[in-house]
Parts: sequence; structure tokens; C-alpha cells
Amino acid sequence: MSINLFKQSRRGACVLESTPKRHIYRCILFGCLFSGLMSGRLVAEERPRNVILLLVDDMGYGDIAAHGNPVIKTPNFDTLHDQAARFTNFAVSSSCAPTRAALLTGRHEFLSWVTHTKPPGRDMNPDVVTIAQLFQSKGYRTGIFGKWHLQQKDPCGPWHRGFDETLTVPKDSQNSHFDPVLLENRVKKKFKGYRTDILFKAATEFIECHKDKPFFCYLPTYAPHAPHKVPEKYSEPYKAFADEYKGKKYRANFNGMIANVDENLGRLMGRLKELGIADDTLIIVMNDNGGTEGVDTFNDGRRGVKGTIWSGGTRAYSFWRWGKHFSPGPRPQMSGHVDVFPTLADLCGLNIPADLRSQLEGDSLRPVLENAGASLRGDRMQVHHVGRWDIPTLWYEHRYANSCVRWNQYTLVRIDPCKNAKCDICSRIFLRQKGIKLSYTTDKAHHRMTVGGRWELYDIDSDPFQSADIAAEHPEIVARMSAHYEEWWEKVEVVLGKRWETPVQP
Ligand SMILES: [Ca+2]
Ligand SMILES: [Zn+2]
Repeated sequence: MSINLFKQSRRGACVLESTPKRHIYRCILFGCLFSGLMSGRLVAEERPRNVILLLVDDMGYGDIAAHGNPVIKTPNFDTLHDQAARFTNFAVSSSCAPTRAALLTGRHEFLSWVTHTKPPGRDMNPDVVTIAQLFQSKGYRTGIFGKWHLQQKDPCGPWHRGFDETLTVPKDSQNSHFDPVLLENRVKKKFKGYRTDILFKAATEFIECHKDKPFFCYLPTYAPHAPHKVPEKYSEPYKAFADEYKGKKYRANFNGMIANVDENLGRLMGRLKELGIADDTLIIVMNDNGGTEGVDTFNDGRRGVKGTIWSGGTRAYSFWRWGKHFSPGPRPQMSGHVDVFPTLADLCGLNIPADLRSQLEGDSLRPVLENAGASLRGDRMQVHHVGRWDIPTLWYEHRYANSCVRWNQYTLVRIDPCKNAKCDICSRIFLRQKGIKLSYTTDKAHHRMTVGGRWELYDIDSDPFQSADIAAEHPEIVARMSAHYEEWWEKVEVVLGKRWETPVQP
């Protein structure tokens, strides 16, 4: 897919569409109506007019009251939980940049060069097409308000990757939550206030400005990622639980940051209603990796944290609301971030050219959104791999370092770190086995290694904590899932071998 097919980003917020363009839309609309009449249907298939994608950084599946968290109050997440089709076996990557890459490109992040959260491992291949480019090429107004995290130097910045309007941070770093310096359409500007409020406000202004034409609004927050800082009125209600509540410590600032995101979400939903576009806007709300600071308090009984390949490190909530089009309730079918691109394309009628289709690893989830009992492809599997080796050329030593395949209720897991003394990530895996350098938790069970030299198999439905390895009982399932993995890794070898000019190792 040539990137030249897509128009370049434009600068400046809130530019009204020119008359010639509106004329083109009218022609397209007339064409659709005409073809609809010719085929005996008055109106073409109904589509969501706009799309809002809220991606909450470092919040976990368990950090929502409606999921059973005993302390946190999330009334607006809870409302959306109750109104939305929600995927309950949905997984993302185990950290920030990888999930963003997979979400925007519909394929595992390694295939777009993203193997880490730090450069150069987070520099996404600029030739891979993003969902924003597809929306843009179909006449949608597109905007990103928040954490890009896939390198901003030319030609990698979001302004080159399909976003008309951008509000990010200089150097694509985590930066400050208070009075931040931001990049508004590539221009540095000092803002007053709390960053999450600023991002939601900018996104809301974008929506208000473009409410009369299709838009794609991507809102990836920096909260509740560390540093854990928030205006005190949000953390105050949680201080009573911080020292201890029923034997556990609930971090007041972390929960306060989520309370602030929740308040902003409520305000945004209210504004959509006031603007009269709440029911023809598809809103997707999800998180970008497994649990972090909330793992020791509540993670719905899963093993693992952010940065691990266990289910608790990759599971995400994923709420989809489009007026009354999708019946509220759970969707237990296996799904993940790589499905978002093809699903949006399907729902919004964005035709995917054949050469772009080969880029995509996921499938459209539309059948299960529209019918909770529907089935997807029976042989559908998804691969996850933590990555994070510091020396980019060492990729080939990490075939089984932190790997997982999902198929229906099964997860196939293998954690065989490399033995290279220079490899920081694998050294950490060994240290965590001993209870040293644990991250986000005090329980080393969340950082468990597999037995070594082979895959372990778990049934996530009957064994959510992944305690009982059933590989020996199901050799045929292990064989089928591991074969899928080997085939997938061959694609990785080609891509990363070319990227780093490293020969494929025997
Ligand atoms: Ca994150
Ligand atoms: Zn290693």
C-alpha cells in the first residue's frame, strides 16, 4: 500500500470544509441514494456517523467499580459498561507503544517494527497504513488528543499518519500532568491546568467543531500512568483506603486519577447528548495494557501485570456503544486490539483495498457486536509477545521469551528468556523470579516463568489465574496453537531481519 494514496495532514484546527469538497459529498450521497433505489432499497446500510476512541493509559480491567473493584467509584465507566456491548475476553499488548501500534494498524506491533516503549524500538514503520489514514482518505475529519508514543520525528509523527489535528507532547515523552507544555498542531504551547482535563476539552472542541460531518476522534490519555499526580479533590476520597482496607493498600493518587478520567468521560458523554450526536456516534472505551497499580487490590482474579504475558498483563476492557444498535452485555468471544481496525472499517463502510487487507491480522467483530451469540472464524488465533529487548538487533534471541497464543478459551504461554547477559529485559525476568525488582505488585506469582523448553496451556474460562497447565492432556491443541505461533514468527523474522539488517539465526 502506497502512502501516497492518502492525502497529507493539514495544519490548523477547525478548518471548515471547502465548497468543492461538500459538492463531492453531495455527489457521493446522490450516487448512494441512486444505487440504493436501483437495488430496491431506499437507504444504504446504516453507519455510525462519527467514531470516538478513548484509550486509557495504564488503567486495568479491574479498576472499574462495575467489574467488582471494592473501593473505586467510576459512575460513568459503569454507565457505559451497562449500555455497551463489552468484550470480556479481549486482549491488548502488555505495554503502551505496542498496543498503540497494533490498535492503529490492525496487526501485531512487531510487524510494524514496534518492539519496545523506548526509541528506536517504538518507531513505527511509516509505510504501514493507520486506521486514521483510512478515515482521512474517506473524507472524515481526524484528530488525536494525547499520547501518540510511536515516535514523532519525521516521518513518524501523527500529522504524517492520518491525523488532521493533533495535540501531543514534545519529544513524545510522558512529560507533566500539571500545566504541561504541549504540541498543538506541531506548535509548542504552555497550557494551564490538569493534562487529562486539557485533552478532553480539546477533543470536545474538535467534536463540537465537526459535529455536522463525519469525524474520527482518538483520545489516548496519559492518565493514570505514572507519575501519579492529580488535584487533591480526586484523591481525597481514597486516602482512607491507602494505608489499609481489608488487608490491602489502595493507592489514593492512582485511584484519584481514574476518578478524574471518569468525570471527564461523563462530561464528554453529556456533551454528545447536548449536541444531538450521542446516538449516531460510535464510542469505544478501552485500556492499553494489563493492570498496574491496582493489581494487588483487584484484577478480577487474573495472574500477571503490565509487562507480562499472563492474562492479567494483557486483558483489557473494551466497551462499544453506538446508540441502541448493539445490545448491551458481554461478548465472550476471543477478541483483541488487532480487530479494532477491520471492525471500524466494516462498520463505517471504509472499503479496504486488497493490498491493505493483507496488512491486517484481525477480523471484523461486527457479527458479535450485532448478535451476542454469533461466532467468528473457528480457526482464529491471536499472538502476543512482550518484546522489550533493549538492543534491537537481539530480536532473534527472543522467539519464546515472553510469548502467548490465544484461541477461544485457550491460552498457550511460554516464558523462556534469552541467556544473553547484555539483555536487560531477560535479566529482569530472572530477578523477578527471586522477588527482586517486582513491578506494580508485591506478589512474585504475577511474574512467574514457565517451566522452560516447552509451551504451557491454560483454559482461561475454568482457570482464570492460569494455575493448572493442561498441555499434557491436550497435545493436539498445543500442536495446533504452537504451529500457528511458528508460522507467525516466520513473518516476524522477515520484518525484523530486514529492519535491523540482522541475518535470521538457525
Ligand atoms: Ca500503558
Ligand atoms: Zn533477552
